[in-house]
Amino acid sequence: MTSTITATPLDPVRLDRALDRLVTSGTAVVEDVIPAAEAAVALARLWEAAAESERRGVSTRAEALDPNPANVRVWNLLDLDPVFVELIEHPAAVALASALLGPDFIVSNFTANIARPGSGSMSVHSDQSLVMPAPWTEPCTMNVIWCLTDVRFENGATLHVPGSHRIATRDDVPADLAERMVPFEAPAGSIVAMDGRVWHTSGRNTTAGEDRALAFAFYCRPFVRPQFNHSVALSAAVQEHCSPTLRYRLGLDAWQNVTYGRA
Ligand SMILES: O=C(O)CCC(=O)C(=O)O
Repeated sequence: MTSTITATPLDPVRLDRALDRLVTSGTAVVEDVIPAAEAAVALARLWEAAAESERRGVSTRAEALDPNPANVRVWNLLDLDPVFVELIEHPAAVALASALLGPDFIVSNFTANIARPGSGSMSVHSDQSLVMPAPWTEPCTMNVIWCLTDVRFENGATLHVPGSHRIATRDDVPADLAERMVPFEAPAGSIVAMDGRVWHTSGRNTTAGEDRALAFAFYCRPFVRPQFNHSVALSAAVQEHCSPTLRYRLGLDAWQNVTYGRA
């Protein structure tokens, strides 16, 4: 299959800097992971994927999550276009996930949220709190967020609380969490690594005509139950093209609890 995305690894200095920020503040923006032109191609494919999802009868509106219909949610990205297989396996994402979660990490989910003008914020949450019980004393989940457009406060940048990956239980969530939120801002082609324990929400897109498109590669440690059942959701043709490593990370083989990459 021909590639759309240049699979350039992060050089060790950039990787170390990103990991340092990730561990210290809970998030790290890494710019220029892919060229802006490739992000634009992935964005065009995302819109096609959204249309295909609707054609298959899977709604791209999430009434339970978003306050109004201005968000377009695209689920099951890996089944909808091979460009998303390239992103989930991108060496920069794999290096960050391996370093934070261990080399035997798996894929929990891969979805996109296009915040269109007029979109509002969802409820504040941490992703780790949605998939495993407290105490959340170590990173067992993380997102590598692909910026397919420029992302800024005005177009609905994800709002998050720096340092909130240290919140171990719901009782420790400060009452003024919402006031402490800051946006991450990044040009198209960047990734944002976010520890799954960081408390965050989608921003409000107050622009007149500018979409904000993010694809969320959600990775977890292998004992955490994935959010998505890839063995049911992925067509036989897509499964057939997965590398052995990706098959492991998607739980497509009979043996689920193997520790890939460990002696
Ligand atoms: O779109 C965003 O900025 C955040 C989305 C999010 O947190 C979610 O879907 O759980």
